[in-house]
Amino acid sequence: MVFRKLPGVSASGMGLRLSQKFMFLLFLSGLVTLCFGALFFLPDSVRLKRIFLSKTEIQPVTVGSGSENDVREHLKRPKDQGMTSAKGEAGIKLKSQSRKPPVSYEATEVRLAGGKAQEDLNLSRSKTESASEKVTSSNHGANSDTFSYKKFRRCLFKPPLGRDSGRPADPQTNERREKVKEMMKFAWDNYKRYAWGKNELRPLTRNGHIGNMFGGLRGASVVDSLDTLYIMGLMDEYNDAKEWVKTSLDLNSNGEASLFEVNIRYVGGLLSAYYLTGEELFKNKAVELGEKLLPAFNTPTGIPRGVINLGSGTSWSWGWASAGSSILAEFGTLHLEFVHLTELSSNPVYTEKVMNIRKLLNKIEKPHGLYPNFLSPVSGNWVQHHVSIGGLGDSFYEYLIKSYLMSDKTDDDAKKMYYTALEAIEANLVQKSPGGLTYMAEWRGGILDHKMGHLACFSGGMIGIGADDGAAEKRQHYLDLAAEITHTCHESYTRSATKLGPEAFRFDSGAEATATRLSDRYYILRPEVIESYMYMWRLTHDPKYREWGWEAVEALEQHCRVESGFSGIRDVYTTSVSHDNMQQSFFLSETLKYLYLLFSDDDLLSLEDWVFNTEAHPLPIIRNSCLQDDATQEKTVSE
Ligand code: DMJ
Repeated sequence: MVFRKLPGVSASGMGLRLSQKFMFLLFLSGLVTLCFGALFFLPDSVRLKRIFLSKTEIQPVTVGSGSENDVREHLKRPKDQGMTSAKGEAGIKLKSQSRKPPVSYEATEVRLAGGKAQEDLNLSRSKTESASEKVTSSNHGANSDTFSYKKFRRCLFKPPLGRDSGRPADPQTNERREKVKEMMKFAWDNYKRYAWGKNELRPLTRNGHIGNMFGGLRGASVVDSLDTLYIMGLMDEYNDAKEWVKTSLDLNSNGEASLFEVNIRYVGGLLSAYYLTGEELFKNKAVELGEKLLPAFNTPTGIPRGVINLGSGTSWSWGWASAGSSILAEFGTLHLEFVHLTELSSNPVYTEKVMNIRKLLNKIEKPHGLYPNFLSPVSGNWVQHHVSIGGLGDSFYEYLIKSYLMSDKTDDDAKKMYYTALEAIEANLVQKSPGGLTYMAEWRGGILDHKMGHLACFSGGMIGIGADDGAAEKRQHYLDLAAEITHTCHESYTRSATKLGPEAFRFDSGAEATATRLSDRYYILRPEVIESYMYMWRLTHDPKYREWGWEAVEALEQHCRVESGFSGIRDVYTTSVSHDNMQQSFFLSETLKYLYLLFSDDDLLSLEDWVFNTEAHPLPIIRNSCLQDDATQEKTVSE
């Protein structure tokens, strides 16, 4: 029809002049090139890509959600298309996976040294520390012939619980600490009453929530709470939790789990429980679970995929992640736990897996020195240039500095990568608002998004704990930066009606540390701001951090405590709150633990001996020179 209206063009188009034909063909070929080219700029248009690109270039697409807990409800069971099966039992194998073995890596020597034996063993809780040192060979590679719990305890500078379980001398601080303990007991009792064995408590409807992040595993709140209950001296509750792990924590589940979440909550929680109590049960469960996570690493690069079926070993990438990529904050947040799995099992495979990730990240070219959030586990290349210190990136940076600290400051690669990354972050992301607030913006291919997520507020604490090992001329600067960021995050709390902070706050269009979008106004009992208060308190002893922590306690009590537990709220800017009916397991594991530590003496889980994983589970610094020291050995043997 259109052709008919053109002069000199017949219905069939046969009457075109040569120049018109040429112009028409040129136009057509231009259009085709444009459409085809556009496919490459649409990272999530996988259905179209499947038509045009070869199978090996396509990554599995699943319907799903991120590593972030707030969006867990959107997680759906992935379709089986494009699934990869490490054990070859289920799913359609991608060509690329059967073709290439994982990238080989040189045997990695984890150098962990230094330290001194500590004399003062606090065995006051010996009832729970009496676990035997014998493990049978059925214990999934755990080999207690080489790991001695007693020797490990001798290599700590301080007793894990301090002189007096961290009880502060100051009466007001002690009262506040007791209040936090009461909150923990309240949260736990309600979980136990209404949701026992489920993953989390729904405090309004008084039932349990299972969700689909943990692949059929149950009791996330139990495992996440073990160490918190223990350090607070809630021993009846701790013993109930231990008994549940012993009798009911079934690791033979067959569901699809987030590798990241299972690692930080379950593996981390079990490892901490073991190191604090010496109960072999926790060690064996941790190693058994760790083994089930290994198939996720069977990719051409050894970069694990984000989702794994714990039963079959099938793994795939999150459907929402660009072009089948893996997420920096997920594959970059395994190091601490995996090194400890090797430590306890004497099986080098765990450390090898994470050192391979480390090597790849160290080598790969980084835009402006920054680490984008999406990486292809097939090609080992970045997939998109989105950089964030908040969600999707956050704990990767945290684990660099903590890997260094946990290695007794011998892991030089981690140290170098951390400080180099921090310089790039400072040069590209750290901003000052018109009102003088320092914040971390996000970076999208060179364009700044002046938004800071609640998750990014952990960075105050991270920069703080790393300050001392930075270049001499930068130490004070890092401490100041840590304090400024923590201050900004506190402002995001004080500027709300509830005195709790939103999920994300902005610094544009006149906003200063406030959420501008309705969808960013919620608070789901997250710990990051309080986490930074705790570290900054330990580093500076500035009383304002304890005051800020107390403000948070009051706000939690006023707005999040309901009749049967604690709940997140949908809008921090209104005091007539609407609750989200979810008591997140990280509230018990992190938020309440950090508050308790904030009001305790510094020798309760001293930072000289412990690093906290990203779920606040304490893991000990590994002092190889002490652990391998003959004198320590003899002492142990002669006992
Ligand atoms: C926790 O599971 C961990 O802190 C993780 O690193 C980020 N998200 C939650 C808490 O907000």
